[in-house]
Amino acid sequence: MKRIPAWLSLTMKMGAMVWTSSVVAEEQALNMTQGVTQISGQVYELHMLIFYICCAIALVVFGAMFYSIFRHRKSKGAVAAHFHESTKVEIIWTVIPIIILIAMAIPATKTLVAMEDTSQSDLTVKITGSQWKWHYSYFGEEVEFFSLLATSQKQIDGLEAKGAHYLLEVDNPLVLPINRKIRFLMTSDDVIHSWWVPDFAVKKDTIPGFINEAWTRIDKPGVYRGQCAELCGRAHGFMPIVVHAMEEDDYDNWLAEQKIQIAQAKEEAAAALGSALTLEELMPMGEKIYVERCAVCHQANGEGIPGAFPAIKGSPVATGDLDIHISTIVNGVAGSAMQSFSNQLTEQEIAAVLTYQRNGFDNNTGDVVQAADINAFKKQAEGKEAE
Ligand code: HEC
Ligand SMILES: [Cu+2]
Repeated sequence: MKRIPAWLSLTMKMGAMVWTSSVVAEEQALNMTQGVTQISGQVYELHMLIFYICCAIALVVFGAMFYSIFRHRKSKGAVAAHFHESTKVEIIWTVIPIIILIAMAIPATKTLVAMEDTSQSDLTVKITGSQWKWHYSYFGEEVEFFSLLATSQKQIDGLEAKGAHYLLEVDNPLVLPINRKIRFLMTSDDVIHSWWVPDFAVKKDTIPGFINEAWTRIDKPGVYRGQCAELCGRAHGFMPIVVHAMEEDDYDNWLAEQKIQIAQAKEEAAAALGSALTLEELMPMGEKIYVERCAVCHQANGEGIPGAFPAIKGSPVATGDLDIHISTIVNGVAGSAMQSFSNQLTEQEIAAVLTYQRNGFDNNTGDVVQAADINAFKKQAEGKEAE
């Protein structure tokens, strides 16, 4: 017998190594997850069923093919049969696939219908995608927040070791109760994103101007991770999803706690209007917000990305008229990636980031912006609208 060539044996060994290491690393690495909801289990079963049907078909078809090739080979003196338009054969190879397709369509349709049935939900969460973060709003509860990537820039730049949940961690995870039917309403502020959590078998596009629906009922408490699954621009890979699924009591407590915090934040915002901070107080606050919220586009060094995101360093806006600068951040710039931060940051935070932009990056305007300035700007804009 001929020996296997060295390159082939090496390739096979490497393949075996990758196989075993990935199996050891994660049991499910070679297959889709069974997830933690009834639907995700159904989807998994369906996937396996169809997969086995495909295997059986492959076995029969390739079996017949290889058997015929081998059995009726030319060297044995086989002579090809010549027949045309055999009605019997044609009916068989039409009817059998139709039966197989129908047999597959029945369970698939059942699962799809179940996935689309968002009726009789216990709570509703509106999910809004935007470049590049998620916004969650609990209907009828007045609880809402943004959820942003929490992995540090240093890890991304390779200056620090990567954490266990590299690029799959957020500052504010979506908190949901188990055993309750949760309806999701999904939309987008800018481009198409897609909210995807494999463990729930939920993957739905969020489309600006449209509302898509999905639902889930989680069986097991835990932390579930997902990602945006629609190429949505520069930081598409940096808008992960994290869901904390809690026991129902814990969720109710969390929600109550959240309401208290929101009330407190409102009080603080009101108090901020009366207080004037110094440049030294505003700069570090502003820098923190800039790094977390603006640097993804305008870059940490304030130089932007030519052609896509303007520089803040030496920017005519950040060194010019204050009202235009405030308006850029409060209202955004329509039709561009510069979104309105009016509902994303408090007036105090907007004042701080403005002060930072006007004095950092060698802009040195000496301007100090206060929460009250932002409040006055918003009030004035409201007044204009009312006229
Ligand atoms: C998703 C990307 C993105 C993020 C995040 C972002 N910006 Fe912008 N920003 C832009 C784009 C794009 C423009 C250019 C808008 C235009 O004029 O067309 C812009 C313009 C600006 C300008 C005007 C610059 C000039 O010279 O024209 C300022 C000031 C500004 N942004 C401040 C901020 C602040 C403050 C934050 C964070 C709170 C922020 N931006 C976050 C994309 C972004
Ligand atoms: Cu996205």
